[in-house]
Amino acid sequence: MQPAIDLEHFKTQGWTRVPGLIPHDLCDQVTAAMENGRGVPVNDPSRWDEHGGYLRDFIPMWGHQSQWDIRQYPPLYEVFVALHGQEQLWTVPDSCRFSPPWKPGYAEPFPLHWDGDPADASMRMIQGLVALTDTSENQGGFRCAPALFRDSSRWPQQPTLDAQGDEEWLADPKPSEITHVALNKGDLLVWTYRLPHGNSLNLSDRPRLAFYVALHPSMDEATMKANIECWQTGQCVPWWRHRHGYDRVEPWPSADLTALGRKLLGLDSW
Ligand SMILES: O=C(O)CCC(=O)C(=O)O
Repeated sequence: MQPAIDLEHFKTQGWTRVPGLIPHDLCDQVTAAMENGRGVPVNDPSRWDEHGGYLRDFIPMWGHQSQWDIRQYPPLYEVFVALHGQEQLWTVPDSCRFSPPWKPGYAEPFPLHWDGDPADASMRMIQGLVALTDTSENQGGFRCAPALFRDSSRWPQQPTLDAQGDEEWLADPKPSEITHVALNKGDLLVWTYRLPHGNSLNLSDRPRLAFYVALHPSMDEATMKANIECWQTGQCVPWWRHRHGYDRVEPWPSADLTALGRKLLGLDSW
């Protein structure tokens, strides 16, 4: 059965939710890997402060079998085929997020941003995330500004530089233009590179758990090589190694890949 994708919503709002796409047991296996494999205190509020600092809510886990089981889950592939309009797709070893309820002293969420120049049509990028638990609108989840997605006159011409000297493409929407998206466990949320987006302040009493997953319509040789090395060696791709905990080798074996998974990684050609 084809997954139910609201393409009209995607076209007009820049994002859409595919309800219940990922079975709960696949979500639970990722959560269990975070908890048992990475010591994330999912059910221990006394240790949530460990994840309150800047970038500390990113969980250094990219090649676990449970993550690959979602990346190579055929209905997920079908969603991205429908969105991109092509069957040749490649994935990247994205990780997970565990954002505890915010309190003073914790890092702020990302500002609303584009991941690159929104006017650069060559990006053709569609990002995605899976809610690993039910996530209410005030629980630190996804927010975005569809009005700016639709109005290219409000796109920045140039990036600014952050404190580390990295380029950032920041959006400046009115508060009334910001949409906070609630998700149920197993929902896939997808958004286009033209939509300014970010996570949000977790004002609830429960942590937010998400897994980032996307399939892309093109992949340059160097990135594909790094992705394959990451799968083979358990070492993270070089561009994420500056994050806390990412500069180490994963303790579990390379994930088993299906025929689809091997193509998505670039091990086999399409
Ligand atoms: O976690 C989210 O909801 C948004 C993540 C984000 O801002 C990004 O992937 O650039």
